[in-house]
Amino acid sequence: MDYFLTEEQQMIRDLARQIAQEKIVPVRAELDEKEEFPWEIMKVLAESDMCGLYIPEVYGGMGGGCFELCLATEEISRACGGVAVCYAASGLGTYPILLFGNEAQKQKYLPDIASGKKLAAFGLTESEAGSDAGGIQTTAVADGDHYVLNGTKQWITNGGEADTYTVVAMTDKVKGSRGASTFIVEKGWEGFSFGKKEKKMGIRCSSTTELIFRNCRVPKENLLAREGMGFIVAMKTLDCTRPGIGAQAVGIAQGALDEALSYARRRVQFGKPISSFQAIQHMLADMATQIEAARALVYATARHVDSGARNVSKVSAMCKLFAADMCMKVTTDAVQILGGYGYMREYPVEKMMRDAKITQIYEGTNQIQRNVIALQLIKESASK
Ligand code: COS
Repeated sequence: MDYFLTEEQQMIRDLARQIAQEKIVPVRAELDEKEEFPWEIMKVLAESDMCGLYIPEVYGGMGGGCFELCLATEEISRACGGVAVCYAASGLGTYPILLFGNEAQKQKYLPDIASGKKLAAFGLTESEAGSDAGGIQTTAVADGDHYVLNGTKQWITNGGEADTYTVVAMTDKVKGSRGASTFIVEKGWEGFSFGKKEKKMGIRCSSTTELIFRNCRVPKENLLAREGMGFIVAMKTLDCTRPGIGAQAVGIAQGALDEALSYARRRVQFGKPISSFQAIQHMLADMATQIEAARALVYATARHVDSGARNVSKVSAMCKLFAADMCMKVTTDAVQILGGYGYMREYPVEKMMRDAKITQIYEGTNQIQRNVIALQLIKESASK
């Protein structure tokens, strides 16, 4: 389908596709097996100007937005969901600065992220605060010209590998979610360390760790927006980045369909390629249709986000929800088409099915997305 990409957007997509084919496909199984962070590939992405697609030119980026980030994320995911999340999670860590940073913060932190010299990460989740993001316990207490952070963040993508962290902590616990604030914290600061690297079902080359704060002193100039704005910073960030999860899901699913199609044309049973059987044809047709529907929704949502529209929560949740559920179904069906081979690590669809699962969980479970959509629908209906 023609999505009317500009010449520049076509170049981004084609370059990301080329990097995915040439650099990622040959090593993805090994990266998954060894659970090794793909620094070599991150370097290639950086050298190809892929790290600053969504960052304004004045801070060293390419001046695009969520849409360009989605295009690149989709192509990388088509080859490997693990590499894609290392890449896209840096965007998640950067959006709080893009949306809420002051000029000095943007000038200090964005150029190194745009050039790919540094990766970013987002620290919201805690052991007792997953879906209930307002329930975080990490504290930030003002002390002179610093805040002192104490607490532990859990399951942080790019943990340990990133240099720049946007971290949500409570400056006033009594106020609940209205007492949260967001800070930029740098790797290497005293009192900031990392827990063990988690062993995961999928996206195994990515790094997932705890962020541990023990009397970590953060300069007051690293507070984003104002005290008490932390929850809004987090929610507005997720509104802009959930289409990126949708793009990951579309890419992983497209990769699985590519494999299933190619296998179905080669695999002969009962004297014919299995692609000649209607049972397989209908599965392939449904997979392709679902992918295209999800892609159209992701692209439309990303463009809507970039238009500067004020309330994007509902559509952002819709595209993440729809694409992630689609991805789980399509990758499961791809394994089914490959049959016994699909279940073996020798073929990539097994990894794709494992990688797909997380898209239904991170950046808000699909149950939370349904809550966001339903609450917004009810609100809109009441205001008519
Ligand atoms: N944009 C702007 N404001 C928002 C907002 C958004 N997208 N979402 C919520 N708010 C505001 C609300 O309007 C409310 O403001 P007031 O206090 O002025 O009324 C405030 O934030 C609290 O909102 P709400 O009452 O809806 O918060 P809840 O505690 O009920 O939580 C959910 C809302 C469940 C949607 C939120 O906690 C969430 O998104 N959870 C999932 C978190 C997540 O994605 N985790 C993954 C970690 S990052 S990989």
